[in-house]
Amino acid sequence: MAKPTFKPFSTYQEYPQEEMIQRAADFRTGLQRRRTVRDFSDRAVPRQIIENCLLAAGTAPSGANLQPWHFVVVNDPAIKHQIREAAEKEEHEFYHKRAPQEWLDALAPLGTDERKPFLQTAPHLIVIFAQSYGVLPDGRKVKNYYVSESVGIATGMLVTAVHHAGLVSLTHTPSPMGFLNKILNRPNNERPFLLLVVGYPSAEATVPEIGKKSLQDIASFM
Ligand code: IYR
Repeated sequence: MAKPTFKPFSTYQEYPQEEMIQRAADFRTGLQRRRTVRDFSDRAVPRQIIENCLLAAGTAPSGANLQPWHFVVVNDPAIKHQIREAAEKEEHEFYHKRAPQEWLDALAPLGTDERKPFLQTAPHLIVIFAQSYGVLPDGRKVKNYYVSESVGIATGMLVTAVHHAGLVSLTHTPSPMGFLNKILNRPNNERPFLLLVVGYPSAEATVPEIGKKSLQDIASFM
């Protein structure tokens, strides 16, 4: 069993309380400008921005620090085309056969349908894979813990990092997503968790008129 080693926590930075209050408020205001966008521009995004957003996501806490995620960044038009074709096929089934009316009713305010042109238009598709177990170089399997929680947190941080950089994203979950393992050649220990579409909004982008719950609705203080 590995013995823990410790070092001083030298990266912590405390702010004066006034500044802390301001920072929390400013961060909130900044995040309140974030919208999920479905109308993307084809304008290129430097890879360095994506790399830094991924490294930010990779700082997420995870079960036993096993970091059970893998991000595939797709920029290649041919692969994006393949993903769009496969996703639209599944989505057609979803919207016209599989989805119960209750689900379609819940989605109605978003105005979504089976057409996913953004999968080709946007410069980057980041496919997030969750690793149900890790594989050591000698082939032995290592169990991962709290995989959905860990990958969910990392994905949230990725969405936040992309917004902070000044780009927009769309959390897309074509269902089922198994085709992504095939197209992207990912191993059996990985399952697609979410597809994050990243880029600039198109000049004509619109967003649905929907809102967020109030503090009262999302929290209680005791
Ligand atoms: N995967 C479909 C349907 C969909 C489901 C939920 I829950 C959403 O919040 C949005 C869409 C699609 O991407 O259209």
